[in-house]
Amino acid sequence: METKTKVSKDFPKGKVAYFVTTNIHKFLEAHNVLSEYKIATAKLKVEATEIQDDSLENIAKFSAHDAVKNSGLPIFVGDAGLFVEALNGFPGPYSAFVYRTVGPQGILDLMQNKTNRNAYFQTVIAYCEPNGEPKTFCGKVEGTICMEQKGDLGFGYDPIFVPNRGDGRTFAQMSTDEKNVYSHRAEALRKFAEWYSGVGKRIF
Ligand code: ITT
Repeated sequence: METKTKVSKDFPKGKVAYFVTTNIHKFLEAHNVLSEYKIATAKLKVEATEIQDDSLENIAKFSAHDAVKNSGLPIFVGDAGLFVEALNGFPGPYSAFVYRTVGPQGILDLMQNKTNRNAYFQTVIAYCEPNGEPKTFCGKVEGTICMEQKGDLGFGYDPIFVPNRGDGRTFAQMSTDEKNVYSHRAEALRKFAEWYSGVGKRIF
C-alpha cells in the first residue's frame, strides 16, 4: 500500500542541510542565511577530528570527511579564524585554542602598542557526501580590532571586531541578521546555498 506524507502548505518547500557543529551561534547564523534559500538547517552532533594545520581549507576538508564517515550522512562543516595583520595572521587557524586560553582580551593585550589594527575573519565551509570528496566555499570580511571589548551578542572574537563596511559597531553589537549582512560565514554560506540549491532533488 502506498503511503503519502502530508506536508502543510505553509511549510517552506526546500531541502535540508546537515551542519556538524558544536557552536549554537554558528548554527543560528547558518539557519538564517540558508532559510533565505529555502534550505532547512539541521544541527548534527557527530565526532569529527579537527586537525592542526596552517590552512582552514585543509582543516575543514578533513573534518567534513571524518564527519561523513562517522554519520553516513551528507553534511557540511565550517572552519573559521581571525587573522590579525600586526600579529602576522595570529591567531588564524589556532583561533579556537587561543579563544579557550586567553580569549579576546588576550588579543587586545597583544595589540596594546599596535597602530595597525587591520584584521579579517575567514570561513571555509566544506560539504561532503558519503563516498565523495569535500567541496569548499570561502568567505572573508575585512575589519579592524577595536581598543576595548564592546557588545554582548554573538560569540568568540565578536566583541573586538569592527567590520569595515559597517557603521563602527562590533559584531557583538549586532543581531545575528545584521552580522549576516557583512560576515565571512554568511558569504561562504551564500556561495554554498547557491550551489546546493541547484543540486539533487528536493526532499519535501
Ligand atoms: P565547531 O564545533 O563548528 O568547530 P568552533 O567554535 O570551534 O565550532 P571554529 O573552529 O569555526 O568554531 O572557530 C574557531 C574559533 O574562532 C571559535 O571558537 C571562535 O572563538 C572564533 N570565531 C570563529 N568564527 C567567529 C565569528 O564569526 N565571530 C567571532 N569569533 C569567531
